[in-house]
Amino acid sequence: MTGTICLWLGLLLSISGFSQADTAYAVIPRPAKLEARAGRFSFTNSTVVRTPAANSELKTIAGNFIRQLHTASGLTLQLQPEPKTAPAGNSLSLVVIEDASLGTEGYRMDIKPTSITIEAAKPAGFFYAVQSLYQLLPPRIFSPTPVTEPVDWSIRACRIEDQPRYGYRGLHLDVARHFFPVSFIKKYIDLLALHKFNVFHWHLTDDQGWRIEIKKYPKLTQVGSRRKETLIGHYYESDPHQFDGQPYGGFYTQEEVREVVQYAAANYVTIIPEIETPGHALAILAAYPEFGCSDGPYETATKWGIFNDVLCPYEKTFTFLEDVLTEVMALFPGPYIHIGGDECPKIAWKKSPYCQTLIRKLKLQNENQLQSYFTARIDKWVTSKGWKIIGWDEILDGNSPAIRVSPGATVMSWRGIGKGIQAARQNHDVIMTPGDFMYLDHYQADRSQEPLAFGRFTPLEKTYSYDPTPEDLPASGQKHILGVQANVWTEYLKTAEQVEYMVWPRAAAVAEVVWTLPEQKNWPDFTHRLPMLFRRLDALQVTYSRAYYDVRA
Ligand code: TNX
Repeated sequence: MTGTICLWLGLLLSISGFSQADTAYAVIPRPAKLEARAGRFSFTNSTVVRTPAANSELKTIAGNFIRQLHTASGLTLQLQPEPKTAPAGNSLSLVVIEDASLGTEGYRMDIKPTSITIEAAKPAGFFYAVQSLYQLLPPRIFSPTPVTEPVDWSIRACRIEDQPRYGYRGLHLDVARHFFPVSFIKKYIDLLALHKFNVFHWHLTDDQGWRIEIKKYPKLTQVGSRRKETLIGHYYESDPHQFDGQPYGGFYTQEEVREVVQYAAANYVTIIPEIETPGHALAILAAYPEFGCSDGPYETATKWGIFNDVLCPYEKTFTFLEDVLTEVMALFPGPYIHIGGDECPKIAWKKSPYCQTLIRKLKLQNENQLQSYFTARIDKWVTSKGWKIIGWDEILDGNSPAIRVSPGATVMSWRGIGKGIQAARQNHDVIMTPGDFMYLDHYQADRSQEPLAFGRFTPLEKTYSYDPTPEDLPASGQKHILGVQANVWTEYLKTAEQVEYMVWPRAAAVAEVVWTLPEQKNWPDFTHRLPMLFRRLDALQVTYSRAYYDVRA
């Protein structure tokens, strides 16, 4: 009870602006080191922004900051690409330093009453410093139009030293169950970048829809991107099924994909495309039934779930996948391509004379090993092109000494962390994405008050509590844990607002899990920074959940 009162009081104070100490440094994810200083730095029309003359990437970073500040405040800062002149008067300087300890993403930022100096070794470090700068400014810095009321465009002085705990910081979005337009994907990427994520995992294909144009196989989008109608209601077979009666569809042209890839790169975000194999493939089979084990007919799924009709490991199926991946590789920067691998039932393979003959011919013991063969085949081809595969943790299930996915395959541990630990012990790189913590399609509050979601309960505090360093893994295995990702499956998320509601603020907790050092991670401190996050999300016109407060009210 007392805790509740304190929390409300704290919230009230921070929102009303009395508790500067709490809100002045509300950076998420929390920096490795932040020392408060006396005084304030004010942006004015005479603030000069300095970047090294020959560095176009830094000029772009500085230019974007100047533009955003101008949009919101009307202030016009001058960009001076002049390395040598000493800063005179009020200035923001970007200074490249050779300091290996900062890595590629680290930065230092010294904010004094008359100057801000950002030091980093690489452009990404400067980009992240600027993201912190945005979060130190009043939330209305994100206003898309000039703010009319007077705002104090100043920052409390401080010194920050910061760099990420993990190099892979991912957020995923399933655009197959429901489709989201390019404009939304760009907004999603903006928010990722603001919270220092550097990977967007684009789940582009599934049973319910194929969403990327492939020129050689036009039916993938002509047929596979459409479905007759969509299930509203429950996931499980035993639950009542109800459909919306509306035809549904959507896909990205290659032109649009290129545009998004470029947009992401400008935000220091790499996109990893996922092409699901051999399961979750009904949209492929609807378009090209010849890649299935039976004659079909097949239809793009209208229900959610796991389907028995999967890709059949014919030679022609591998040719098809290589053709598809060739076009995919021409669109994305690499080096990773996600080939799915999850939830592939083996019933069709058990019934297929072709598969049974193949199992005997390859001297495999069962259909699980056939999936390993399938993955290993794709992996070998992908690797020969200089790319690497990522797969859901099932890709290891059928491994045997004879058939083994190449050591270069990275495993996404989603069925808990055990599979990830096992993979790391086998010297595979691992991305931790355990369902119990990192599935943002789960409920975040009392389900009787919430829109329909996937059955489980994963509130903000639970997501925040996740520590990606497994205790029982020796250092040789720890080095294989590349980082953390949260997944956003969209069976129940039909609109952009619904997606945002599920993602925020939980993605902010994910950002802190993967960026912030364990000794700096602090749940009460995070909750003190939440009101400022909410004000930023308001300014950015992002829908979010206040469940954390409601649960405690
Ligand atoms: C499992 S996680 C799936 C998805 C579903 C999700 C629902 C994973 C690799 N596969 O196909 O959308 O559960 O939470």
